[in-house]
Amino acid sequence: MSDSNEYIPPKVWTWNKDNGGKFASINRPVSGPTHDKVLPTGRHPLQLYSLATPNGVKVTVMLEELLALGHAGAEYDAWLIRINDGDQFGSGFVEVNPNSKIPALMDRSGAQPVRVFESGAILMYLAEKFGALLPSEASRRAECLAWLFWQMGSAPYLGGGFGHFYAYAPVKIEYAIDRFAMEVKRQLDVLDKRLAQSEFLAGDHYTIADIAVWPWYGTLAQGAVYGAGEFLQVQAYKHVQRWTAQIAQRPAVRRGQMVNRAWGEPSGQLHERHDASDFETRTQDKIGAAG
Ligand SMILES: N[C@@H](CCC(=O)N[C@@H](CS)C(=O)NCC(=O)O)C(=O)O
Repeated sequence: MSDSNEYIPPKVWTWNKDNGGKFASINRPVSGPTHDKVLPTGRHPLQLYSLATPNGVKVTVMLEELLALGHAGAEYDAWLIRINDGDQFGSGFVEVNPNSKIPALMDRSGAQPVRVFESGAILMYLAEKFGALLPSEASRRAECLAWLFWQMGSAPYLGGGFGHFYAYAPVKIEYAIDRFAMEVKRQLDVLDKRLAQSEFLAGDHYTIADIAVWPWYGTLAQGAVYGAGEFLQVQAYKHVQRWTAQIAQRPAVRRGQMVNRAWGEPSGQLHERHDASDFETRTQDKIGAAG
């Protein structure tokens, strides 16, 4: 690969399949299915097809929070989509999400199934369906949605920008790392100032705004993603640290992080979730021991 300073873009871009990037084997410049595959369907009204990345965790935390609030209709089957193996390009998955990214949800509770993709849209759909975790009063609702959409617009700079160039790109490009580190630190400062004013992002109550932001910026603040805690000096954001620690203790957050997780400690991996008891009996350490 040539030095980035020497690269002169050609007149017409062409696809270099083996660009050396960590995700070169799954990234393509076109959309749509690569193979036929019917998605499995379980017994619950909600069918989730996902993986425990930050975008996936938003939805499993939301479902676990709804169940903890007593919304039995939020019972769900969570199926593992291995994105590094290309499961998101199966025909069944593409029917639920034409964008081929996790998380994707099918609501089979009504006469016609409803598909929902994009994690922010899924959070809003579930909040409205169950009348929970999204304020109804106009100004509080506006504040909540503002932070929800802030997350959806900001996280690509963190994941696709900073995380990609700091941790995954085959070459370390100072310009790219500088540019995105600066933006991520600015975002952390935005959050820190907001969380100096109020306990949660939308005000006094925990909402879908916290559920959306925490898996990205909370885990970043814990130093748990990209190995970048020291590089970004995350400890300096005191209010983000307070909020991160507080949310990390919620039982639904702990459970939600385990669902569709296929790496890390075996006791923290629940590849598929079909019942509340699965957290006790179906984690990889237990299945491994039973097997
Ligand atoms: N804006 C989307 C982003 C989803 C997304 O980027 N998902 C990633 C995992 S975190 C994915 O499925 N990547 C697979 C691929 O790009 O092929 C959302 O919030 O739902």
